[in-house]
Amino acid sequence: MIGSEDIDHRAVDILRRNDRGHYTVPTAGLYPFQWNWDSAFVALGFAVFDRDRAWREIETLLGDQWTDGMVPHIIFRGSDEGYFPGPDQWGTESEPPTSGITQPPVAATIVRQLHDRDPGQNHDRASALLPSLDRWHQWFRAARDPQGRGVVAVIHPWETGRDNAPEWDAPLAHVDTTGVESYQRRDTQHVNADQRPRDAEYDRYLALVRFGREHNWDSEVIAERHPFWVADIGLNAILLRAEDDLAALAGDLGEAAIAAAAADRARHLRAGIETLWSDTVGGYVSRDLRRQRSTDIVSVGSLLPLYCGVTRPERAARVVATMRDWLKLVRYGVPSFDPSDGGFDSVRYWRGPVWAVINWMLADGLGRGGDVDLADRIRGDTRALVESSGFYESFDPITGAGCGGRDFSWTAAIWLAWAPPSRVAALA
Ligand code: 9WN
Repeated sequence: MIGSEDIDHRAVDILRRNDRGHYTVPTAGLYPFQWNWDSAFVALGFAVFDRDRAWREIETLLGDQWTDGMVPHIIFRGSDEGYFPGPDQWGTESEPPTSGITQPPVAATIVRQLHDRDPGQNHDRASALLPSLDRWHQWFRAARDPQGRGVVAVIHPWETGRDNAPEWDAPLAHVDTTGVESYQRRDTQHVNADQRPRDAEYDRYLALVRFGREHNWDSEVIAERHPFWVADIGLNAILLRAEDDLAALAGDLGEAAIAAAAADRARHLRAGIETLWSDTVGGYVSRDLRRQRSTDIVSVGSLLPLYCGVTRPERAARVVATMRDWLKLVRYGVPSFDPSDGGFDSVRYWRGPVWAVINWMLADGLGRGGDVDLADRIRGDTRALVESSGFYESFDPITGAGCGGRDFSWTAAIWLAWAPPSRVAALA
């Protein structure tokens, strides 16, 4: 059996090979550009052996923030005709071209971690990023919660980072696909179609892109009329954690105004997230804000409130109990959907497979919440999956087989982020 030190070197090698100088592709072929939350997680991996490069990853990402504060989900650096939907479909007219939507804002949390490893040395670099992070978070509140409900909306399943999660099925069913021109999917040329979203979902993804393009990605029109306007419990939990981290980091760096603004937004969100609790299913769930209808579906997004911490201990305990129930049904945790549900599919993307970055957030939250045994199990399962199958995009929770793209940057990054200090010393 191959030793952990060798796997460390493979992880470093993957990040080096996917490194395009100042940004990193998630995996060659399938995703040939810069993706938002991938880059943030990737920085955790670089931080283990090349701190300068870790900072550069985030600086590059935030460097192409839109003037309104949004940080795009894809930045089309370089050209790759093989990717679909590319810059023409998005029609954002930004330079470099970008998509017109965002992704879960994990960056502030990761910047705080980079800073805290070496506070003395990183004061200036961290301080320089604070205004961008603050503007991005402010944009979420202004553009995606104009009515002040306390939770922000997403306008596309791609914004959630959990593209084909089952809770999007009902809101997507209302999306009209007439007028979507015929197209050829590129993702299924790289990866087995069983492991990707279905065509019916893809049609709707493209209809949503078209709506944004035809309305020039205008935030006001989007807030009023966009056909997909959904509060994702996962993204809201990630944003709340990011606000807490931004407030703490800005406080440490002496930026009182940013610290106060982030703390204020965090208070608002913390209350808003509690409105996503469903007594019907006994969990936090996403909500279709257009129709004021709860999805009442408990997926791995529903476990992410553990990552930001919740104010009601009985609810946190219920979420932990749900996770424990799921873990009894699989060999490797944490599945992205309830394994006892008829819609569970162990290889189809966000309907079952295990994702290393989700595990990183869950283990972090569980550790902070005192559920150390569960955090250890999740870290151990993640390591076992990589040891037996390699650095895949995601993994089958029943068999452990790798799914999706291979030599995947964020899986390598999480492996490195969890390597013990004694091994890490040998890599720097
Ligand atoms: C669309 C890059 C991205 C991740 C997402 C994951 C997947 C893209 C796709 O890959 O989404 O953004 O085409 O499936 O769902 O979380 O950021 O790794």
